[in-house]
Order: sequence, then structure tokens, then C-alpha cells
Amino acid sequence: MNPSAATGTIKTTCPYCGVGCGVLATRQADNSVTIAGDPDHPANFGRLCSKGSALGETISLEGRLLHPEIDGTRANWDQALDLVATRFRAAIAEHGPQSVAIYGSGQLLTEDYYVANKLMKGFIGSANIDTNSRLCMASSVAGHKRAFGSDTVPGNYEDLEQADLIVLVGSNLGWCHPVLYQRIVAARAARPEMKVVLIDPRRTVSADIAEMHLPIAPDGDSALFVGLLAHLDQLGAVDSDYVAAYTTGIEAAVLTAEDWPVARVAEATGLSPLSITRFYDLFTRTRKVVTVFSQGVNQSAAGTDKVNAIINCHLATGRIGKPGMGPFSVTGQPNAMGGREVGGLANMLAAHMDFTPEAIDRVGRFWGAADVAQGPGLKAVDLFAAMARGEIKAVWIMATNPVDSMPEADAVRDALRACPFVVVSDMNRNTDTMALAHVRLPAAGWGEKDGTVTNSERRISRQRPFMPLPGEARPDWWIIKEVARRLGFGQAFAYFGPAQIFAEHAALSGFENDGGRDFDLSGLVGADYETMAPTQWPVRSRPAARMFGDAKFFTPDGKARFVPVQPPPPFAPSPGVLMLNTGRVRDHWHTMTRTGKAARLSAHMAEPFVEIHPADANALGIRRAHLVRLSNRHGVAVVRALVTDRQRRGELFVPMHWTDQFASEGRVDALVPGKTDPVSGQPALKMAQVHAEPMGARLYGFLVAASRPRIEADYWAIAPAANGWRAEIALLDEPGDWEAFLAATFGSDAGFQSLRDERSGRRAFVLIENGRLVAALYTAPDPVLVSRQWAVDLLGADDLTASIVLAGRPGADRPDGGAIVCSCMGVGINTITEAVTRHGCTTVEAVGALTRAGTNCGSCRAEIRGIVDANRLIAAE
Ligand SMILES: Nc1nc2c(c(=O)[nH]1)N[C@H]1C(S)=C(S)[C@@H](COP(=O)(O)OP(=O)(O)OC[C@H]3O[C@@H](n4cnc5c(=O)[nH]c(N)nc54)[C@H](O)[C@@H]3O)O[C@H]1N2
Ligand SMILES: Nc1nc2c(c(=O)[nH]1)N[C@H]1C(S)=C(S)[C@@H](COP(=O)(O)OP(=O)(O)OC[C@H]3O[C@@H](n4cnc5c(=O)[nH]c(N)nc54)[C@H](O)[C@@H]3O)O[C@H]1N2
Ligand code: SF4
Ligand SMILES: [Mo]
Repeated sequence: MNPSAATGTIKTTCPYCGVGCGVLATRQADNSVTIAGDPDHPANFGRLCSKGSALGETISLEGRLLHPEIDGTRANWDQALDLVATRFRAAIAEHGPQSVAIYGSGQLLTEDYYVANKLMKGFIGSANIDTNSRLCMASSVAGHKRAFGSDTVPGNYEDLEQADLIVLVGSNLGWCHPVLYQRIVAARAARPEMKVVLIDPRRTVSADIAEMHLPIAPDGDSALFVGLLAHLDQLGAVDSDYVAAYTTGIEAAVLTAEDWPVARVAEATGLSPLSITRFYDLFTRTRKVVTVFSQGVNQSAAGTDKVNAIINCHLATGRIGKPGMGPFSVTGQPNAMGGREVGGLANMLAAHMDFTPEAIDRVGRFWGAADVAQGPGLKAVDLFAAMARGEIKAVWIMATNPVDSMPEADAVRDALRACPFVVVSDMNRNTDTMALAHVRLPAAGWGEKDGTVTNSERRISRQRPFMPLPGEARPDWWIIKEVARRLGFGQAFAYFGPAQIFAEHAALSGFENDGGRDFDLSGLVGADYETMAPTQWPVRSRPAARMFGDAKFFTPDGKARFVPVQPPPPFAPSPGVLMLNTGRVRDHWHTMTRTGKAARLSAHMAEPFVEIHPADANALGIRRAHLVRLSNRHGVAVVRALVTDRQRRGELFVPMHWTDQFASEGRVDALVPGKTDPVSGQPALKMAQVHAEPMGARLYGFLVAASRPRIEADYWAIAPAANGWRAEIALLDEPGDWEAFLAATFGSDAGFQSLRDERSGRRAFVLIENGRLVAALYTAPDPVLVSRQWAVDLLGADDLTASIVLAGRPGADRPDGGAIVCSCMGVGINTITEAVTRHGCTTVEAVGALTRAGTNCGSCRAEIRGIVDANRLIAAE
């Protein structure tokens, strides 16, 4: 089924973000894997970001689920699959097909996704299959469908390079789509006249390439783009020939927009009228504009309206379907786009077809299925709410971790606890969701699985295996078809491999498709799957790089539709309430099941944090680097204060990554309400109202240890380090018995040497064996000042004495490089600062030449520029 071990270099695709970079993977004699960017892949032309470069460090078998389990006990595949089929069949027999559900993911391959969707919608006869794409792309899908009649992303990556203006709306491209960002950086270097505007409440690293950063109030985007439409109309900048020939509905959209003069937009967005006008003028006079949008747009209770407010401006100016212009929703997950293609969302049927009577009939005939679901199923938030009410009797979760990533995450956890039968397919044994599974199914992971993914520019690429399947792990498509067979649908699921599934998927997309459906892979039916090169859809006779060049849309009259948008009223917080925004950091991926394994990726941000404006921190008595307790009626999170003026006043930002596997209370979704967009059902993950207060820790600690410590503390956050582990801890009260504390944490208190400074209250405990550090713990009444990187590096040293370690201060022999900025080359902030202040480097390039920082993937170059700028000023003063 899977090549036992592919040798030589294999061309595959990165399993992280929707840029979809081509990867060359080479297995070495010692079974390690060397990773490089594929110079021939049209998404990245050889580039990789920090996460892609570190892929080789995340594929160890540590933490893997290698055998099926039933109620925590090892089982064989037959027992596990029989039980899944029996319980699903029983639930359906007793409570009907609506009582069962699948919750899937944009990290499934297209072939896995297709089989799951076919089983649920075609044969079980329920559309209760939804995916984490509901949390991610649903509003873009809905917005596209309202405007174009289909879920079509018109443009491609080259449009970004050819544009004269790129507007980034709610997208931190620099950290979340780093290779695409690097392509823009390179294009700007070649064409300095290209301009970038960033629209984000926070000044993110992506501001580094922006001429203009508009720190917009949360959800101010609709007002901003509705105002832009009014501005275009007033200045006569509307392309009336294009609008008349190819669109409908501009009158109503403009009529609503007329109520939004700049002064009102300023009120709703918190931006100055001057900056709004400057942005409007720039947009108006630049023809080649691409508007890139992502989760700051989608993850909102008015996300679909935001999408249409943006598309309206492109339609009004005819800036769509042509080189260097268009609205561009960038996808998050490696196969977010593929999931949309197969119909993985509960409100889609299959192959971009909706639940219309004709499509239900057509898909039923194609599948040979008599029981095709007749209408949409439950969307993610509603699905877990139904589960909480006891209406879902059996659920199967694949390739996603809803206990951490769904809003009202504590309620989701409770719903799963109450659900009579929970199946989870994952590669990892230790996830917060796996903990609640009755049946655990070991799935094949990246490097083992075989299939296709589609990236943000509609490009289908192969993921190819280069490692054998470990233990009894199996690909998801195989697991699903085996359950289908046991449910009595063997004939329709007699698949022997992904090539056959892909061919069926491609055939369905072209089935009775006279050009009325955008998604069409009929040109790939019969193509050689093994050697298939990265290809953009639609592929009828040949691939199409760009859509809507002919201005033909997929609506009944073939015209694009303007959607009148009424911006929501500005948010007025009650006193003492802060607005919580959430999102991503550079080197971690979602719930850290993979990036959390790599020391290199954990070095950049090693614990959960909250970004807070200095004025808010001051008012709340929250001090720099102290711990903060965030709470509301849904839950609690405890995170480190990162005081910064990149944040707007009254607003907080917490990353989504930390789980119970890595921190005591780092699950930010415990705080996020399940409020959804009325059109798309996508939850407003960027907006929670919370209270913030100091945690009130009496004792802070930092530790490093050669083997994983067992931490019992009121606060803890743990991360892997190059030769062991590192952890932050805090206690509400100092331990009465330090020896017992050491013994509990490190397994034994024997052999520790300690130091106590009466005046400051600082302590240090160190255990060294044969010159090597086994464990070191530093504590203090305030956040511990010991250099983290220096202490982590000590784990690799072999000539240590206790006094050096106890002192907690780097000596001349072991200089402190500081917190890691460049994770590829392991260069810290102190080394970079020194390059500027002592060695006179004035550019990122000069720093790179001296220290190698920023010379591999380039994801850290914006941060290096920030350090250069700050220190050049200091040097000049
Ligand atoms: N490093 C890394 N990269 C990733 C991922 C990862 O986990 N880690 N995940 C991938 C996935 S699945 C996705 S979906 C993408 C997400 O990619 P992005 O959408 O770029 O990432 P986020 O950090 O979620 O959010 C983007 C920005 O939206 C801003 N924002 C919040 N509210 C508003 C608002 O009302 N208006 C505007 N204009 N902006 C707002 C936030 O401040 C944030 O900076 O990233 C992908 N790439
Ligand atoms: N507050 C807040 N919440 C958010 C977001 C936010 O910005 N803010 N973003 C949302 C978005 S855009 C997204 S996409 C989600 C992501 O959230 P999740 O999907 O929950 O996050 P992951 O950590 O990527 O979980 C994927 C799981 O699938 C497993 N896996 C990986 N590959 C495979 C495979 O091939 N087969 C199987 N069976 N398992 C596999 C991994 O081990 C991991 O456990 O989070 C959403 N939640
Ligand atoms: S930009 Fe980075 S994470 Fe995204 S696909 Fe490319 S290498 Fe992977
Ligand atoms: Mo996503």
C-alpha cells in the first residue's frame, strides 16, 4: 500500500500553510531526512520558511499513536473498525442519520476528504460532515459565492508580484504565508514603486514592507471598504463599461455606501480621516491592486460582509481577472482549498455543487447512491452545540483538535465527554482531543501519506511518501473505506489507492459539467498520478492560471453581483472589559502537535503570552513579563505579559497555539464565545471580551532539564530544548519544602547544589553529573532574569561546574546570544544587537554577512530590521 521506503530525493509538498511550497525530501542512511525547497515548484521556486526548513525535526516517532486503541487499550484494526461501524450503524438505526457526524480538517489530503464526504453525504445520507475550514475559510467561500456564484479564487501568486499596490487586510503574511511574503519582498526590491498597505489592529511584522499601516478598530473593515466604494463612486472612478456589461446590483451597493462619508468611516474604524483619504486616493489612482485577505476578515461575526465589501471595490473598478489585480483570499491550511473542492463543508454537496435538486440527483447517479443527503448539515459550532444537547450519538474527528481550536473550547470538551461514542483519527497519541476518544485510530502523517493538496492559487500538488508507515498507522482514506465496507457500502468504496480516488474526484468535477461549474478537473482524468506536476484548476483541455479574464461568472445570468453591505455599529466595550484578538506566531503551527516537537521552532516563542498596550498594563497593574489571568464567563487563560505599543489600547492579542500539553492554562479558545457570522456560520475568533488581572504569583521560576520534568505549579509552560527541556513556572505561594518540590519535579532531590540570596529572595538549584547539566532551577519573587538561551545552551555543554550554573550569569567563556530571532541559524538578539552596535552593521544584509542571521529562509528579516533600526538610533544618540 505504501512504499516501504522510498530512496533518493522525493518531490513533495509542505504540510503547513496554504502557500503550498514544493519540498525535496531526502532520506539519509541514518534514517534522518534532509529537507530543501523545490526549485522547480511554482509556489516557492526553492524557498522555504522556518517551519518548512525544520520539517526534518518534526517527523520523529515520539508521541505517535502507533496502534488502534479501544478505551485506552491496544486493539487490532479489525476490532477497532468493527466497533466504529457497529456503533455508527446502531446510532443511525436508533436515532437516524442526523445523529452521527464527522468533523474533518483542511489537513486531510483531497483523496481522504473525498472519501469521507462521499461516505457521509452519499451513503450515510446525512450532511453532518463539517471541518475546521468552518473556522477558517467559510466566510470567504460564502462571499465568493454571493459575488461570483461560485467559490472561486480568481488570481494567482504572480499577480502579487505584478501589482502596483497590495492591500493586506487582516493578514499577517510575514508570519503566516512567509514564502509568499518573501516573493513580495523580492518583487518590491525589483520594482520599488510597488506599494503595500497593511490593515490590521496590530502593527505586525508585516508592517515592515508597508508604506502605510492602518491600525483599524476590530471589525472596522466593512466601514472602510464601504466608504471606499462611495469614494470611488464620487470621484467617477467606477469603470462603468465593465460594471454595465459584467455585473449587477451596483446601485443598491452604492446607495448604502453613500451613508458612509470619510468622517463616519473614521468613527467606525478609529482611523484618522487623513489616513483614510490617503488610502482611498492610493487605491483610486492605482489600477493594478491586489487585496489580500485572511483571518482578520473571515473570523468575524460579519466576515462574509467584509469579503463582499472588498470584492465590491474590485468589481466597481473592473480590477479582477487581469494580471496584477483582484481580491485574493489566501488559504490557511495546506489543503483548505482541496476541502472546498470535494465539498467537505456541511453546506456543500461535492465538487463545488450545492444541495440543489439537480445536483443531488447528478451526484447520486455518479456515486450510485440512493440516499444522498437532501440538504445542508450542521456547521461546526452548531454541531458541537447539538452534541452538548445529546443529539449527536457518535462522532468521528479526523486531523483536527477541536478541544483547543473551537470557540467555547471548554464547552466543546464537555460536549465530547458527554457524547456516547467518540472516534479520533490522528498521528499523535497525546492531544487534548485524543484524551476524550473511545476509539483512537493511528493515521499516517506527512512523509508517509500519499495524495494531493491544493494551495491558495488553486494549484494541485502531490504529497508523496518517503518513509514507511510506522507501527500500524494507516492513511485516512484506507481507514474510512474500511468503515464504509463494514457499513455495507463496500462496492462504492472498493479503493486500492489514492490515484483511483483522485481519478474519481476529477471525473465527478467534469460530470455533466458544460462549463457551468467552475471546478472542473476533467483534463486530469487519465493523467499519470505518480508524475503529476503542480497544476492549477480548472483543467479542461489545459490549466487556467487566472479566472474571470473573460468576465464570465458562475451566476445564472453570468454576471458578478454587488452585495450591499451595512457595516456593523462600532464596538463599545463596557468599563473594565478588553477586546481579545487571537492568531498566530511565526514558528508554531496551530495546536503545536508538530512544531512543538522541534527545539528550533520552540525557541522563538517558548510560552503563551498576551500583547497588551503599556497604558492598559499600567492601569491594570500588570507589569512587564509578569503573569496575567484572563477570564470571562466561558473560561480562563494564564499567559505572560508582553507589553508593547504595537497593540491598540483596550485590545489584547493572545496566540492560539498553546494547549494542555504545553501549558497549565494556555488554551485561548476557552475564552472565545461561539458567536458566528449569520451567512457563513464562521465563528468570530478574533473577538472575545475579557477581564485581565495580574495572576498574583509570589514566586517565579525558570528551569532547564536533560529529561522531561513533571511540573506541578500554579503556572507552567514547557518546551523542548536542543538537549532537553525548558520550562517557565510560577507559584501562588513559595513551597514549604524545597526538597520535596525538587524531588517531585526532577524525580529526585539528591545531589542538587543550591544558592540563596537573602536580599533579593533569589534561589538557584543545580544538579550536575560528570560535568553535564542534569537540571537547573532558578526562582525569584519577580520574573526570573536568567538568560534563557544561555541556560538552554548549558544543556549541551560538557565541562560544567556548579558555580558557573548557580551564578545564573553568562561568563566571557560562554557569551549569551540572547533570545533566538533567527531559528534556522540559531542567532539570538544579543548577537544581532552587537553586530549593529559593535561591528557597525547598518543593514539586514550586513548583519547576515557577519552572523548568518536571516540568510536561510528570511522569515526573521523583518525582526532583524527592527533590531537594526532600534540600535542604530541608540548608537547615533
Ligand atoms: N506560522 C504559522 N503560519 C500559519 C498558521 C500557523 O498556525 N502558524 N496557520 C495557517 C492557517 S490555517 C491560517 S488560516 C493562516 C492565517 O493567517 P493570518 O490570517 O494572516 O493569521 P492570524 O494571525 O490568524 O490573523 C491575521 C491578523 O488579523 C488581525 N485582525 C484581527 N481582527 C481584525 C479585524 O477586525 N480587522 C483586520 N483588518 N484585522 C484583524 C490580527 O491582528 C492578525 O494580525 O495562517 C496559516 N499559516
Ligand atoms: N482563537 C482562535 N482559534 C482558532 C483560530 C484563530 O485564529 N484563533 N484559527 C482557526 C483556524 S483558521 C484553524 S485552520 C484551526 C486549526 O486548528 P486544528 O485543526 O485543531 O489544529 P491542528 O493543530 O492543525 O490540528 C490538526 C491535528 O491533526 C493531526 N493531523 C495532521 N495531519 C493529519 C493527517 O493526515 N491525518 C490525521 N488523521 N491527522 C492528522 C495533527 O496531529 C493534529 O493533532 O484553528 C482555528 N481556531
Ligand atoms: S511558506 Fe513555509 S509553511 Fe507555508 S508552505 Fe511554504 S514552507 Fe510551508
Ligand atoms: Mo486556518
